Amino acid sequence: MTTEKKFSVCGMCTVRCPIQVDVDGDNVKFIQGNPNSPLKGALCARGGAGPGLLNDSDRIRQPLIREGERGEGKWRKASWDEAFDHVAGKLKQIIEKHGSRSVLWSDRGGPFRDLHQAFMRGVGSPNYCNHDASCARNVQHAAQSLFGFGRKGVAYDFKNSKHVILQTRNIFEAINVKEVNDLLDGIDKGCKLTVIDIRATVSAGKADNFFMVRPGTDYAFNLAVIHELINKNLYNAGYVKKWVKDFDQLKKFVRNYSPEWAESRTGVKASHLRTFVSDLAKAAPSVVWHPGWMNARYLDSFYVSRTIYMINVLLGAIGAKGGLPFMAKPKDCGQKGINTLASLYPKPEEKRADGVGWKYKHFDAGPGLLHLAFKAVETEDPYPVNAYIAYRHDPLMAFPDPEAQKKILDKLELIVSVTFSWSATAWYSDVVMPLSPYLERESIIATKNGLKPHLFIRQRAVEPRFDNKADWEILCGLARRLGLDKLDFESIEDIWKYQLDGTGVNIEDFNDTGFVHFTDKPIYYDEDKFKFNTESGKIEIIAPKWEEAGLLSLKPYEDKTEPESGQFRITFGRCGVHTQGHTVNNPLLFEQMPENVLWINKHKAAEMGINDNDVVKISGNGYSGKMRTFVTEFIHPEAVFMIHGFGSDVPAETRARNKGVADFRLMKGGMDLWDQAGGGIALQEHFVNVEKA
Ligand SMILES: Nc1nc2c(c(=O)[nH]1)N[C@H]1C(S)=C(S)[C@@H](COP(=O)(O)OP(=O)(O)OC[C@H]3O[C@@H](n4cnc5c(=O)[nH]c(N)nc54)[C@H](O)[C@@H]3O)O[C@H]1N2
Ligand SMILES: Nc1nc2c(c(=O)[nH]1)N[C@H]1C(S)=C(S)[C@@H](COP(=O)(O)OP(=O)(O)OC[C@H]3O[C@@H](n4cnc5c(=O)[nH]c(N)nc54)[C@H](O)[C@@H]3O)O[C@H]1N2
Ligand code: SF4
Ligand SMILES: [Mo]
Repeated sequence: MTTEKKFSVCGMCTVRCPIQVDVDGDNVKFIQGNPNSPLKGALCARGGAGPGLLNDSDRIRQPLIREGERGEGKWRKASWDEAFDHVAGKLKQIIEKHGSRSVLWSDRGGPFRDLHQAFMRGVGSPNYCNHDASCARNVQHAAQSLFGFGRKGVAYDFKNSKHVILQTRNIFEAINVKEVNDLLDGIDKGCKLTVIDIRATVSAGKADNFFMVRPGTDYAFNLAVIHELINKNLYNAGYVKKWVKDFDQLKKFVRNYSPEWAESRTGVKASHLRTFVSDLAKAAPSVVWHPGWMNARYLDSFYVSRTIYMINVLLGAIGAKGGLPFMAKPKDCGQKGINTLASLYPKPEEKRADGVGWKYKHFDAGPGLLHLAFKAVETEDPYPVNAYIAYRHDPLMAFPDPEAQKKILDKLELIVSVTFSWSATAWYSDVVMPLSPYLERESIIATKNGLKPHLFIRQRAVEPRFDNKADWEILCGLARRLGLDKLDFESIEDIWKYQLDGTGVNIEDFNDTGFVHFTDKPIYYDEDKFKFNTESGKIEIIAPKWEEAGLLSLKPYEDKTEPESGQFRITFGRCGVHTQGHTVNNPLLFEQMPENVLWINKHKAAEMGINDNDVVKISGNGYSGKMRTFVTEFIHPEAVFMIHGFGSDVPAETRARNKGVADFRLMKGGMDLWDQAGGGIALQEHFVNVEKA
């Protein structure tokens, strides 16, 4: 047989790297990064494990409708027609009784969400949510509070940077392949790397400076950096004069936050902080202080991200080459963007159940806040919510305290999960609609904004082995039964045609490379084209929307509580070979890392008689688990750390089940603990007990 090349998009995490799949008939022979891509055609280990999904014996092979109690695992196998009729019938009943607004949706955001939003608009419900309250919402809102645009309004120009600072960001293990490659290129050209973390990560191992901060004291660290920049006149005064409103208030606010003041909170020596700040000033404006990605950690994480953005501003890095240049869009290349599917239907006018946009006017209404939508399910305030569709989302693992969540979910008349693999939420659903793994499906055309904006396409590499469907087949199938004619597309080609109509781009243009590029050269805006979406058109230190909501733009620092004896603050993060919760059961990746271990400080461990590789019991919130230790001096003594995604209790996940410990179960009342200014869940405001098992 001849090997065929298919251009597609990796689906092993939300980064969606471009790939080339070598296919022989129905066999995937090899996956590599798309060599035509500006990303140098690279993949990470997880991307290489994609074929593991195809023949996985745990794969969901046809739609399932629940027969027993929720979570009991008694399923009836159904045809797609039955599943579509069942779900559409229930939705119609619920909508008739409670109105369209009683339908809630959550997904993982990303480049293909347009189709999801179109579906929810068609249904007529404002309650589209994504996962971000448990990920980057604080960062998003921090950007909006200063610039009027969100975190994706600027890019990270690592390739041309002279100093990159990673704070709560472990770039070499929590991977985005393009960012990793760009940073490595930058480092080759002499870029300095500083890592600020509570433990020494792989990224810290590659850094010029590593600051181990006391967990949760990053805001103090950053306030001292701002103090030092201003006090020593190390900031870019011309940039500030031109672009910053309310600078004097910032100056006054940080007056007492000296490096010495911070030292007693963070544990970082004042002299070290001073040297670091003077280094930053030398590298400015080609500095990227990464504003954080997974920042749903503390009650003040919004302020941590906000101060990071402020530091980038003071260094003149916002908009600069080698800093955080503005994100270019197709229209910056004189190109019309693709037609959105969401525009097929008007935006529902009804207010959102989560209160975002009306009760909480400072939050971005786009993807809402799922924990607050769940609150509405629980309280029926502002109105009852009765149906929930979890689409590529596993809140029972991704949000804290699953037992508390289940009590809320029990109020729902319908829970539907659309997923290609089992998850805790799928297991607790009424209907499971099994998506084809990404190698077996095509997706809508997506736009990638950035220094070189382009369009990309996911082709189907092989046909589904079982009775699974692509995203568009599932949503158009449901739309048909719900009478949403505009979304009743017969084929993916029809969708692509609609998306490209009037753009001058044809579907054949993707044939040779999988991309359509609009520029060869990166686009940097000249300063006269800088545009901030605030009322003044400048970067506003005092954020009116937040002030109106009774929240301070410049919030005094409040110190973190210390753990009691025998207790530790729970911290978590990622590893290179797994994506959140959904790859532990992947046959290839399970082999790489079947369970998580507990990082614990050497001196603390010695006090407790705990050795490296011992089994310990970790408990909190009425849950406990056993795991092995990784005893090291390279973690702060107040914290223990574990990789998230383990500790599944789903019987259908035959490999992952009962392997490792679930961080999210240790967080009592976690759904109610969130950053009021940023909207993110505060997942690290919890303490756990550790003892020798
Ligand atoms: N305690 C704790 N909680 C956390 C985190 C943590 O570190 N600790 N991390 C947080 C972060 S950063 C995030 S982003 C969230 C992630 O939370 P989720 O997005 O819920 O996590 P995933 O496991 O990536 O994906 C969820 C489900 O989607 C399915 N899925 C995967 N790909 C696709 C697809 O292409 N289509 C469809 N339809 N389904 C798919 C998978 O089978 C999986 O069951 O969790 C957050 N929650
Ligand atoms: N391999 C892999 N790559 C991924 C993912 C994955 O699951 N696997 N997920 C993707 C997703 S959804 C996301 S959101 C990103 C996340 O990307 P990151 O946010 O970079 O990843 P994390 O590992 O969650 O957290 C980064 C670091 O924060 C540190 N940290 C914890 N508490 C504190 C603190 O109080 N202060 C400081 N300064 N540091 C602290 C942790 O020790 C950890 O090393 O990764 C993306 N890339
Ligand atoms: S970072 Fe790795 S897993 Fe994520 S899309 Fe890229 S190759 Fe796939
Ligand atoms: Mo995330």
